[in-house]
Amino acid sequence: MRDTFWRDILTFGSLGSTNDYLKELARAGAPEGTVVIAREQTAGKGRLGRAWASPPGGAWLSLLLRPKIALEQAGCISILLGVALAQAMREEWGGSVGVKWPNDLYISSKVREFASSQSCPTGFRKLGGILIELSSQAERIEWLVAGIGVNVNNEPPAQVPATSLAHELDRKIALEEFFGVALKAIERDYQRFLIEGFDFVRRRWQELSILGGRVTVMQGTRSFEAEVLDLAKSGKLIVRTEQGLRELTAEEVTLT
Ligand code: BT5
Repeated sequence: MRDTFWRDILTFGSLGSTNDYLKELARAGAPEGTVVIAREQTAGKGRLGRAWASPPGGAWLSLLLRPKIALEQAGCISILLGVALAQAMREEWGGSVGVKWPNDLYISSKVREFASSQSCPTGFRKLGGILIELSSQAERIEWLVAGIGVNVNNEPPAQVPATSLAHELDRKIALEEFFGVALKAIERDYQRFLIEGFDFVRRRWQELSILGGRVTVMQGTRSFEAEVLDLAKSGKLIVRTEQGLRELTAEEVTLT
């Protein structure tokens, strides 16, 4: 699993969080393409301070990118990663994997008895998620750590409608194979994005998105109803609310 873009693939038995570990390396000047993988995480993180269950058997990894793009475009990377992973999993293993803005990977599950919310069509369950953390200077990105968590062979947490690739495909996927497929797809789409821009990602997102028309937006302690219209060039989600059009950023909201 070695090629020119991904280098220094560091693997650990157990880490608190691969993102936290890689952020330290990023601050110390580690190069783009550094990868940190942990067999298990003891303090895996989701967005907005949420916890991420990371027992052995899952794919828990973080990638260091140093894209020469404006801070405003950072949301594109989260979308790009989700789309690259969803498409690669579909092509490689045939599961109906979809994306839910901003950073979730869902799969149309065999287990259908759980009713779903408006923004998650019946039968879809959470397969994985992406957590972007970054540092910027003068509105340019200095480093960006992209944390990726996918339930591959692990037991997913019971409290949420989640599932694993192994459960949906009825077979285990070697983690080495998963990392190979994921890293290849991400490298390809990332390089293309840097040359061509976001349009090809946006078009694919429109095909892979599982978001229904109406969603409930949770923002801090507030919540409001909105209609999903489109993805902006910056990766923000364009919605129509009672007050008019709004662009949502991944850092501020959760859709239920
Ligand atoms: C995410 O957050 O979906 C981003 C998860 C990123 C995890 C990776 S693992 C490698 C790297 N290192 C880290 O420390 N993190 C990254 P969010 O959208 O906030 O979703 C979090 C919510 O998903 C939780 O509140 C639970 O409801 C649910 N959840 C927790 N663990 C899960 C799991 N293993 N599978 C599915 N859902 C889970």
